[in-house]
Amino acid sequence: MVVKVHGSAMAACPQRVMVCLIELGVDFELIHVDLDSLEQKKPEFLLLQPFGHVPVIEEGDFRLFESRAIIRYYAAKYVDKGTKLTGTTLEEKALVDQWLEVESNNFNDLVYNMVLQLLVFPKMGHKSDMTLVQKCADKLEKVFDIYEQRLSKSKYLAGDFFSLADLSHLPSLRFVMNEGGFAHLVTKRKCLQDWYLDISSRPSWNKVLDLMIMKKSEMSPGPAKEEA
Ligand SMILES: N[C@@H](CCC(=O)N[C@@H](CS)C(=O)NCC(=O)O)C(=O)O
Repeated sequence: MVVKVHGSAMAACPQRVMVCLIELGVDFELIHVDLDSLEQKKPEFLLLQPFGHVPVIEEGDFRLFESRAIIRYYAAKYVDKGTKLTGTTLEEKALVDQWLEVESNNFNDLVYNMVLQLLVFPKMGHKSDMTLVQKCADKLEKVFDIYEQRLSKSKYLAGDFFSLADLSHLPSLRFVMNEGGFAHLVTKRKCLQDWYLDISSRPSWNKVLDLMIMKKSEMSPGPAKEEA
């Protein structure tokens, strides 16, 4: 059965789900939700995702939201298909979970605030709080110091295997490296940079970037738009 992914090719959380499905070799159909016109807040969409966010997946009668719950579900369901994204031993699996939690709580929260200030608020006509952006960048330095230490001991976050924990960083890292303007936070740390170059060159991520570029050019004949 083809999985339906309700979301936008340009938004980070649906990207997390798509890169996982591509790694696993699971076919999916992306059903575009127009975040600019707030389609995600309309009653029809709230029946799928009561909090009004993307992504949501549908597989027949089964629906699931929260991007990290979705990737955990598919990695477990298709453990023998495509890339093994969860580790093998109980300890490896626990380390994947640990770094997924770090991604969500220590890394993504900071980048999320930067995206709000630098992309979302200006689009809504509000002024960015650059003091807050700098505070987030300062905190990100400390988080990246910890990553650097970890990645000096193992090739990937959970060990010497690529996992959900690495993959889950890709959408927000893309922002940090590009329009966020904070690539130097990564490039000045050797192990962190090697890791970033490795995970961002995976064919799965490049397919997600292609989808993003295609959607961008469809949406704006003029300057490219971005969603958070
Ligand atoms: N924790 C949720 C966050 C979902 C979320 O915030 N999605 C964003 C896109 S990355 C969204 O729907 N933005 C539009 C909105 O909140 O109205 C997840 O990981 O799925």
